[in-house]
Amino acid sequence: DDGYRLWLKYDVVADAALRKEYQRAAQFIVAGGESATLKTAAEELQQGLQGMLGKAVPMVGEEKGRKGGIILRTDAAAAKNAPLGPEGYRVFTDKQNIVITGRTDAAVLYGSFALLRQLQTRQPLTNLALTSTPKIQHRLLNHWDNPNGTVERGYAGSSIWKWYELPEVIDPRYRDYARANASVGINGVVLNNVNASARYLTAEYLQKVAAVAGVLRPYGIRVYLSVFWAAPKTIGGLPTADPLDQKVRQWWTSKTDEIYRAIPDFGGFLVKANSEGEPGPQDYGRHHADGANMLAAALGQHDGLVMWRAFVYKADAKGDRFKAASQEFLPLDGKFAPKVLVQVKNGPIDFQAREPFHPLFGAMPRTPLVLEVQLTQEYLGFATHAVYLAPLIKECLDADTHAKGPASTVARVVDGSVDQHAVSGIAGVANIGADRNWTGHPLGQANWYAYGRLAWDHTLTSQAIAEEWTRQTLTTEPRAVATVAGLMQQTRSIYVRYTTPLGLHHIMGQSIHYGPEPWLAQSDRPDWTSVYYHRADSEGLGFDRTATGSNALKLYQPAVQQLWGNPQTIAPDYLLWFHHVPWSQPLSTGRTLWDELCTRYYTGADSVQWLQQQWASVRPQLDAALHADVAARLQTQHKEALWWRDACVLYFQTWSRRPIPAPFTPPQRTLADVKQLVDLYQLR
Ligand code: BDP
Repeated sequence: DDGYRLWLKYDVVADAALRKEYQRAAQFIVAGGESATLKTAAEELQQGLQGMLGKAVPMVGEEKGRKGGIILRTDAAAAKNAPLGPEGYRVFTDKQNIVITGRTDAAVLYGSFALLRQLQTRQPLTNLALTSTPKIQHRLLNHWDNPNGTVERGYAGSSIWKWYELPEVIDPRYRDYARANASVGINGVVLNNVNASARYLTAEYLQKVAAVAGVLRPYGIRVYLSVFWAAPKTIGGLPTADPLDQKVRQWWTSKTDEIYRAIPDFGGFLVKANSEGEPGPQDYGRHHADGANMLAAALGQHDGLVMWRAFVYKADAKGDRFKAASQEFLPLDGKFAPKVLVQVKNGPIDFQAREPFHPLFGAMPRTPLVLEVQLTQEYLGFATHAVYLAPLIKECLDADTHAKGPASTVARVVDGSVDQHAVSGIAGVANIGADRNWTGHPLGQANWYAYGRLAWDHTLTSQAIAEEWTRQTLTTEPRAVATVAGLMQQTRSIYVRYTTPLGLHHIMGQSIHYGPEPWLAQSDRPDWTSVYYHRADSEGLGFDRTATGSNALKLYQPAVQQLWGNPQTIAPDYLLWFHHVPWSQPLSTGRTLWDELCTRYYTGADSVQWLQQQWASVRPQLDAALHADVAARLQTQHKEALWWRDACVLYFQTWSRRPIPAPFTPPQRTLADVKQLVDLYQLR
């Protein structure tokens, strides 16, 4: 198994009795219409059923009193009994047929994938009553792909988009990509990097973008583009990109009209401006809302959106970077045009293995906020460490902002229910590339899958998603499913333990963001070093963000301040995010800070061996090649977990001056040894 088929395997159902039962329930398909999307839904069913049932299932024109088939029906009235919205579906048994219905063709497509999932996970097909409506409207993947085929922070090969071949050559992979996305309900993709090239907006490239859009459209997926702010200068020949300049506004308006002529269902723009060297409206003394609203005006009557990123931190890094986005965006709440959403990373720094939720969630009631999570494992071990991200994403979604009293979770801020927004969105930075198995690490596929499922329904549990994915992708044998899902569930907390326990953050290798470098003290900006974040000294460890320190904690509601403000009562997982704690301080775990820190580094690294054992135990149930691939990656992971452990305990020991506590054995190598090893990875 080379992993190419992802979770859409559709291998034959081995259990003969169950296969018979499925065959009886799926003898024919009525596509119920001619639209490209309905045809696609019917073809997906046909392909999936043929694989799982081991026999062809014919498409018939109408049911004509026949029983034992599957009927697709787009029906505006389908929503009458249930508030399905435009994309929700119902799959139910009626007169011994299975009916898949929804208000739009896309809804029927989603229902078709839900039915296939029933079979893939070996559920019964009798008396079906599946109803589901997405909680968030715009469920996007963000590609950080460049025109030259590289992928920023991509670890699965080059970009899947072959710009030099488009629009003439349509790689069949585009369609398989669309199938995978539609199967989990992803309905929009930003094709290019937020550090954008203006090239995508040229007439030449818009034809290419239109060709990709044509492949994705039948799957209910719209394309979006990241825009380079200074495009009116670079490709428009204007002397300025000032958003209040009439000529600039006119340029964007006609460019947008041109885009919609080529791609009538274009989704809109994603913008990274005045961040990390990117140009933006502040270059002209304007603020972010001036820029976003100008693009919203350019969209005019077109059905598109502007997603404006809040990932900004000013050039002077004297303050606490934790507060930077809030300082810039809080004053702008209420100033954005209706078509604008502000896109906010899950945490205030940058996709660390664990972050407190971003303080902007719940703090901008008049602005719809898009949650941005990172599926590509920039800070989580690239494609060698197994880290199942659903627990990380859920931790953020379930966090309570207390913005409108208890239960004002980030999920409910994002889905619009806390502040009654009519528009809502979520974005996952894609982890896929041209590698045959799409994600490099085979288990990385689960992160793409889980993101889509949570974007559709944030109330699903990460355990349930892990089981569902495993059944479809690896094995249906119940004990093996339990073992794989069980180990997946632990991976993220294990990764946190051996890299950044107790709320440590941003102590990784400079610029490539790989491996440990807690000693990093020099960089172009202080907030790109490690010492800025961990603040180790002879007294203790951690960043004081209470009133005695940067007071970033003040950005949260009082209930949250209470939760995190007291070093005695804060959950140890978040401790060093907010407090500078003495080495000798006893924690709620019963150990001193130093001993707890060492315990987590040691047990975290040891737990990778537990992952290896668990994985070894399912070998008989899994495809041999795939099993061996993951087993080899786990070996690398263990080796590197030991680097992390040794680098961090030895480095922090230079400050704590305390021994490694029993029962742990001090590292065999010196700090200089580990530094040398880690430095190898930073060589340019
Ligand atoms: C950081 C990445 C950088 C991205 C930036 C962003 O290191 O490559 O451009 O985020 O999100 O995590 O804009």
